[in-house]
Amino acid sequence: MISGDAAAWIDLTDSDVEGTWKWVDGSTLTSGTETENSDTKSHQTPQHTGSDSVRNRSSRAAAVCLVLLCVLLMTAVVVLVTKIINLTEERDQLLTRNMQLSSNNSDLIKQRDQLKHGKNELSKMDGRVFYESSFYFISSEKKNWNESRRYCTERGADLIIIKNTKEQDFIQILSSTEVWIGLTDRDVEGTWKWVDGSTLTNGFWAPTEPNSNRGEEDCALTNSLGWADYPCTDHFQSICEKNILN
Ligand SMILES: [Ca+2]
Ligand SMILES: [Ca+2]
Repeated sequence: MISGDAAAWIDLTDSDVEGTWKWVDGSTLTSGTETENSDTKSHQTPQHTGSDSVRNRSSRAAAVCLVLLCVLLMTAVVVLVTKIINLTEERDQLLTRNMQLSSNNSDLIKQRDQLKHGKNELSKMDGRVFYESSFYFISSEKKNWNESRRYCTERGADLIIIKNTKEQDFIQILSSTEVWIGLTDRDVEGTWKWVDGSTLTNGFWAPTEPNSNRGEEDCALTNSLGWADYPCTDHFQSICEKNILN
């Protein structure tokens, strides 16, 4: 079957008798080909129209699929971007929280070290007594004034500084014997200073003291009568004080 505008030889000729058309097998042509060709053409047109319609529907379906695919991709991208933003915010919050925890941890470590230091200091004060804001303890051995002061400082304290009558009365009760206190006039005779460098203003001297009775008496002790100056090389017990606010 030949279609369209293409032309080709067929096995039909009237070379023997003009006007009598015969096929190459010798049979005579009985019906006209033009009628058949017209029929063929009339059938071809509807076939072309149906094919185009199918092709058009396929194209539309492909376009719809493409649009749907694009929408799906866009949705996926939006979801992913949103997820990434949320994760970033969450990470930043965790980093901030981690920094806060690290800071709190450092503070706790400092507090722990301070408490440990305080505990060590207190552990050095055997037989200590707490009064007002200070710990007091009395040395067990008799030493000169310098050695007595060293005994106190090695235990995180110093020789006592008596600030008022209440404290003096407390010391009189605490100690039943003579004990060195943190008062001396070694630098300038007659100018009594405490171990923290402050100058004595009001003292609780015993009657006739200080008197430099034995020549050079530059260190002070307290007994049942009050304070008295004694040679710093004499040996007595001592009373140490550790103020917890210092
Ligand atoms: Ca003196
Ligand atoms: Ca004296």
